[in-house]
Amino acid sequence: MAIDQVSGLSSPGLIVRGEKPLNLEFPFGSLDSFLTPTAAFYVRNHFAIPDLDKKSYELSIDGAVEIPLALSYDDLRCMPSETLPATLECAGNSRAFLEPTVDGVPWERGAVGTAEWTGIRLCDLLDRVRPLQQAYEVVFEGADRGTVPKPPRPVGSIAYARSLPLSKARQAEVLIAFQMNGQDLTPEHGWPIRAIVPGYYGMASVKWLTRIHVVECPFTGYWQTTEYAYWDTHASLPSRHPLREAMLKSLIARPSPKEQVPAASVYEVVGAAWSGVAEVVDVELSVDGGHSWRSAEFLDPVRPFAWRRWRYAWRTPDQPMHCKLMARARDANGCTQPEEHDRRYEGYSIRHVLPVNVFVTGH
Ligand SMILES: Nc1nc2c(c(=O)[nH]1)N[C@H]1C(S)=C(S)[C@@H](COP(=O)(O)O)O[C@H]1N2
Ligand SMILES: [Mo]
Repeated sequence: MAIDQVSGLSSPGLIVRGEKPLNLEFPFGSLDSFLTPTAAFYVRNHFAIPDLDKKSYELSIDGAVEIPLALSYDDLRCMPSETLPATLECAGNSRAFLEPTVDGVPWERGAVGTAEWTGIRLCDLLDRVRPLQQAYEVVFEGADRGTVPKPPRPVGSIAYARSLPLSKARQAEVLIAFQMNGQDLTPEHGWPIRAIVPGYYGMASVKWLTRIHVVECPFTGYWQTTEYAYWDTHASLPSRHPLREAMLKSLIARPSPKEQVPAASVYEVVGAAWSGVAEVVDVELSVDGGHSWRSAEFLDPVRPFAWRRWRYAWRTPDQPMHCKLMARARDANGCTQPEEHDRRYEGYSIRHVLPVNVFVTGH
């Protein structure tokens, strides 16, 4: 039996983007803490939530390894664990703002959140199974399955699966997690065990993880090549590549689009910025449609793989008018956000500067 509801539905504030499968968005305008409460964390499912049982749960690690393993939930809970904060952003976040429109869940700003994750380091598990010399990637397979709704699609029922290069899989931040914000995972966030791949878009953090399959060639599964992939050109030949690192992005949480803001007052503009590539070192805000820019103040320190919230005290104009607010982040490599969506990514990796238009109103 599969569940298609949020446990206890403790989160009436989430925006429903789909019921079957369940897809829920965090109302980004309510951002007010570094960690997103679990009940407010976005949910991105491709199939119904599988009903897994702690007693019969098993994680198998197999393929190109010397010592294949099958571990129970208790085996995993007995291993040394780590806790770290990480921001997860769905690769399709902000898709609803694209013009012309594209297919896919119409996320606005809230398919992103930050939680503190507790789990076993994947590198510790890999040390136990000993990948063979020729091992190349690690495929995470979830227990959720179903048929893909639109062509091109594989025949029959398939499981959700995504791979990581072995070099990333061996990084200390990659966790086989059992807790989120200090509590056991909830069904919608991957109970009992999920992968957490800090720095990558959310699709890599496979929920309801039941198998880690070590392979010798690049994995070409559906969510690796058809979905969550993009066309690039190398040596004038187009080739398909899986999405990986979450790219630099900042979003304004408040004011919301079309909000009425009082004239001649000080309004605290708030948002967050993140990147899976390099540290976010600056966020600049423009309140005049991009003519002038001023640095915002960070509310959070630099923590690897986690967002930094920021704020900016905006002295609003004395007269009623329309204002176009824009935020743009810069990372430690000197990169900033582009002005336009990079069309190669189609409905993914939407990280260009997204303006927020507000009305400044008199008294
Ligand atoms: N097994 C499984 N894992 C999955 C998915 C899924 O549908 N099935 N969705 C992925 C996607 S696209 C995202 S963005 C994240 C979302 O994690 P969350 O629902 O805990 O926020 O889970 C990823 N892991
Ligand atoms: Mo996603």
